[in-house]
Amino acid sequence: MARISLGERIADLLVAEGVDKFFSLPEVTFGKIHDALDKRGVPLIAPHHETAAGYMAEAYAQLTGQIGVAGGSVGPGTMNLYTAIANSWEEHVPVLYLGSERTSLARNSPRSGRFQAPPNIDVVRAITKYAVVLEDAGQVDEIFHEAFRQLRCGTPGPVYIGLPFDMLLEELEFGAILSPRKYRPASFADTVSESDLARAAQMLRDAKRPVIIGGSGIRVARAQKTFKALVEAAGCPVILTVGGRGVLHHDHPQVFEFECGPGQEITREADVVFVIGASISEKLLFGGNAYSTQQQGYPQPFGPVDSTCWIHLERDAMTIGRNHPVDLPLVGDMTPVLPRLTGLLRSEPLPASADLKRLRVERAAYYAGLHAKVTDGSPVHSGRLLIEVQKTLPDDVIMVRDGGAINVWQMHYLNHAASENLMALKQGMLGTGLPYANAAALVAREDGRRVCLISGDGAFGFYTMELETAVRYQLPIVIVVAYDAGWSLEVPYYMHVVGRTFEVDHTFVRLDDLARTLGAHGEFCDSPEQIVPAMERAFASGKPAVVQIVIDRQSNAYEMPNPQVWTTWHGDKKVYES
Ligand SMILES: Cc1ncc(C[n+]2csc(CCOP(=O)(O)OP(=O)(O)O)c2C)c(N)n1
Ligand SMILES: [Mg+2]
Repeated sequence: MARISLGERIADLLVAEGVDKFFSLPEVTFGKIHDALDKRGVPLIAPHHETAAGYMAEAYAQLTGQIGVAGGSVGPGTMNLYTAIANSWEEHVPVLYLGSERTSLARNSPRSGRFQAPPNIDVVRAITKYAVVLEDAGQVDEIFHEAFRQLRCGTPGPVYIGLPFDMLLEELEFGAILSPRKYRPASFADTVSESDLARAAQMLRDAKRPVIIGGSGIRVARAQKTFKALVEAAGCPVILTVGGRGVLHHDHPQVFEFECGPGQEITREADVVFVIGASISEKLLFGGNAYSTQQQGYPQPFGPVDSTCWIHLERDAMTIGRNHPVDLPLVGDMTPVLPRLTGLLRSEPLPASADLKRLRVERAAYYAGLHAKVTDGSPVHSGRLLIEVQKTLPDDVIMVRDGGAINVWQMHYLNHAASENLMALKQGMLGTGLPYANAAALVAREDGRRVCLISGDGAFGFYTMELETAVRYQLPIVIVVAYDAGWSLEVPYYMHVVGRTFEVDHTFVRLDDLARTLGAHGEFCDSPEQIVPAMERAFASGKPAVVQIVIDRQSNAYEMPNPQVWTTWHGDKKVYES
């Protein structure tokens, strides 16, 4: 067997797992990996910032069901991955982060002033499922196999492998590459027992007011279709979490939202709550625990624990019961489990929930009420921006959302059919939008779908040079920037807390000019009737396009729909409502 470098071996291990893109800056210490990957048909996709590389890998993983892979150069490049790693941890997305590391001699030295030798492993341990620095080239298969097992099993999340860059040049004789089937399950064992599944079906049948709660895990598992079949067999209302928006069409007759319309009546009255692809998180007020109801004084969002049955489908047994008591834990993967349960429900069809029609009428009335509040003036009302933009979106568009106040508006006014809906709202991580959109366009290139990002201007400012990345890779994303020259979401709360604001305003910048300078298409709108033609030109340009829309700062900041809902996410009632 020929001797090959460690860098080449790593490329072989990645290719065996189906990795087909590597997101990283050009970086010489990883030269062996880049070269070997390229020779195996895996391109380096290089944004301007390592955090953006991580976000791109994250969006790629969400849209493909594959693992994403992102790399950072030695020292600061790897440090710049930390934010993305933390985000993948919070968003539950399987991304393999490869950090370039100094030699073990340099890393272990107590001397200060070492160049590019930050304590990566100590930092990332808390935000990864598995973090390790490779200490011996001969151990590479073992370490990568463990990484792949961690990435593919249990609750999805990130993994970090530090690679001492001197080691990448080492040449060794390696054995044959193992097939992934030999070191991890090829598909997930169908671990939910027939009797538990039958019990779940019976609980749904016996319930008077069942509700299904669907989250972003459904998207990460690429289980949208099987989820739809299940909820249609169950016939009950479905609440989509903020992250889960889009996994079922906005106009599907069973869809509701926790944050608005009759959503809270549905959860409060439910006698069976079936949670799929979601943790029972702070956004769901932890299902109503002492912290949110007694300490914070929020109304109980679900029925009392002793008279409400909770069913939780989860891949990781350790998460069962952590956020809320569970009556029937279903520990297993939704890919095999959802069709089995659907089969059981269909064998003896359930009637559609009696309340569904009334609830849908109330939901429609809620949205109609919101639309009635929209004004037509100039600069553009935030709700008007979203209504106009939606008129131009293709049905199969991949939506990406980013920003502060404008994102709260999007939660209520962006009622588009998009089944792919990316946003980093678990932490409200600003700046993910442009990198997510670029990665989405790389994925969509295969099938011609379009990508539209709607972003606040502040969020757009985080990684603006990723527009050049879009130009370089010819990614025809359409970026709508809700432009109020500032950080509006901060304004009302500054005013509430201290009666004045600090540094919330930016200089007025023509982003359409900036776009053209970078080789993209640019549009500028400051009144509603300009939006549809501008969007049409943007889509038709075939280039990355920025549509800058000047919005009314006052209403964007102060008239957000249901502001009390998102302030509950912090659980800091006393700060916002005192
Ligand atoms: C990385 C990060 N930094 C800071 C914040 C705090 N933050 C939340 S919204 C917001 C303002 C966002 O401004 P913009 O994107 O322009 O949207 P707008 O509120 O103006 O509609 C800020 C600073 C955050 N959520 N994430
Ligand atoms: Mg803004």
